[in-house]
Amino acid sequence: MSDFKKLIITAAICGAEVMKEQDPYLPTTPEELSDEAKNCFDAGARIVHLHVRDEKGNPTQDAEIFKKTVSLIRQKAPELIVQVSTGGATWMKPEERLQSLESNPDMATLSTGTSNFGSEIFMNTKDMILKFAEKITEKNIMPEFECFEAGHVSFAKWLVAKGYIKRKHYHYDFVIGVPGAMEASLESICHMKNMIPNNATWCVAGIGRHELNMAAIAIAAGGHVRVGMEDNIYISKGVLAKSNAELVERVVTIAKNMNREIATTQEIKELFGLSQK
Ligand code: KMH
Ligand code: ZN
Repeated sequence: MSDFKKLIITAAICGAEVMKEQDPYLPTTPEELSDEAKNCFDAGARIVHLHVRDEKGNPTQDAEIFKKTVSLIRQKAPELIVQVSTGGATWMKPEERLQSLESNPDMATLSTGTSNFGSEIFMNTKDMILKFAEKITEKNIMPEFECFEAGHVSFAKWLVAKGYIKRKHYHYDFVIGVPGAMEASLESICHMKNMIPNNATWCVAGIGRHELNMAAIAIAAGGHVRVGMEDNIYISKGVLAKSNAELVERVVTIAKNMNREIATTQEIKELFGLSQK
């Protein structure tokens, strides 16, 4: 595990599951998403994890909508690292999911295994993962390994060992607390973090009510944090967060109280080996 000390906060501002009917504060249009991304950057997030929606507010991986949104984010928050989702939604086909890579992002997610996802299955077969890894590598995009299960960490390491992904540094995201997949607990985090190599950092995305506790554990244990409406829409029991920035601000407050400094974009770019986009 890398000894990079400062905290890297990722804001997952929209996702593919929450709908406006459930949460009127959810940003969905390119304008709303880019405004939200900028506000999250101002609050302390340095990476935005991005999904987009169509005109009706439904999840899509449409290349043009991604391009428009990424371009607006770059205008409004040029220092924000843009990470697009290649996970999309559980019902999307691989070709559809890959379209987000057309938007010239800094980073893209790479899910390294199949998992239960509530009453659905989030499918990532070996062939799919190899294809996604190839496309991500071809475009010189940095992958973030999305691990919903401990075995996904093992598969990410296998991808590196076999030379499918070659980077100077790797960033793992432990997505824990998805119903049916790996539970959100201190033990899950310890188990997964102990599996990652030296040239890697780890981040935790606790789902639903687990977001806050898992973030606090990650901050205390030297990990990094993902928060946002993709993972959790509440600021306290039954009370909706009014913005993604509110969720980021809460993490920043915890970090400051624990003397964990927030990493700058430049520090993260150097660590990750990201070039100017
Ligand atoms: N929406 C989930 C099925 C990712 O962004 O890479 C998958 C997901 C992972 O959100
Ligand atoms: Zn996502």
